[in-house]
Amino acid sequence: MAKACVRIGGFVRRAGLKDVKAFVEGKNGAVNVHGEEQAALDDAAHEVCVKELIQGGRCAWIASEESEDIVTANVDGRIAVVFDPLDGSSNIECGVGVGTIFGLVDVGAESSPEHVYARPGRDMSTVGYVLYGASMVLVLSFMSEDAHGGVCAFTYDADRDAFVLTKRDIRIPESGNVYSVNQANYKKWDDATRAYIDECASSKSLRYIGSMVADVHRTLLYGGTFHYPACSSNAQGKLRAVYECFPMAAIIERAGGLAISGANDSVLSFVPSTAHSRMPFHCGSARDIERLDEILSSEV
Ligand code: AHM
Ligand code: MG
Repeated sequence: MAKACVRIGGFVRRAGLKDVKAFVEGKNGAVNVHGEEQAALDDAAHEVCVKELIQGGRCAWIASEESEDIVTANVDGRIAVVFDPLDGSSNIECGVGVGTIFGLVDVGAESSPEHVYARPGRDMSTVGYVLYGASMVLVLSFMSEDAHGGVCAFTYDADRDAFVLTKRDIRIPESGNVYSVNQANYKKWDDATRAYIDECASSKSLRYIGSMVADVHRTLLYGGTFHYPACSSNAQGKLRAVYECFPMAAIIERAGGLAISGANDSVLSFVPSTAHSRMPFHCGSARDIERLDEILSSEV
């Protein structure tokens, strides 16, 4: 995934150039319609990840935001890899940070496509994301018998063509002064969600990029909360459980924060019914998410 992300970072850096579609497709040609370029970048990012995972030989199954069906990678593989190859790509034209989100599940020797998604998020071992921002940053956490699940950050050094360890054992602050949510959905939330956001609005700063990797990365480093709640037009929220919410929730929790989907509902306990199931999502500093949980659990 790291190798794939270096290539995706190259696509992102070239976004907007007239030949970018040709560049990602390896053909001659030009493109001038933003939507077309965005779709080409999404597809190219997906293809690069699939190619690297097939070549790696250890991956059995792939679930991607860009593929309706689970992709078979290697029949002898024992892990499944889930990813959103280019999250936030609708923002790409204005140059804000976008990212790749990924997670690994050990599915054993005999598995079927359902083993990839019909399990709680807590089953993910390695989780990570790459933020294509001012610098290219890989945030990674391994969890296994030998690895305790700490969260580290690596910054890509183009001169060495390598991700270099720049932060180890990242811990999210216990509370923060920032909340991050699409406030335009305010009228569509339930009363309890509105009550919590009202409380935030009276004492904290609102920061919302609209690109989950960038918003959660800021939350991880500076503290505070990130939310994509359920709303009247989408009872399950917007974000996808398997390849968006689970890896991000696992990183935040391994860094000492919390991720919930509702009152007393841990994100990582949810069992999706499809690879593309959505879920309400709140994550961030432990004290702040505990306060949200308290409000969601009470009658408002
Ligand atoms: P995408 O997978 O189509 O890019 O959508 C996911 C993105 C997230 O990065 C971000 O948190 C969210 O959509 C923003 O949605 P909205 O524009 O409704 O606030
Ligand atoms: Mg996405």
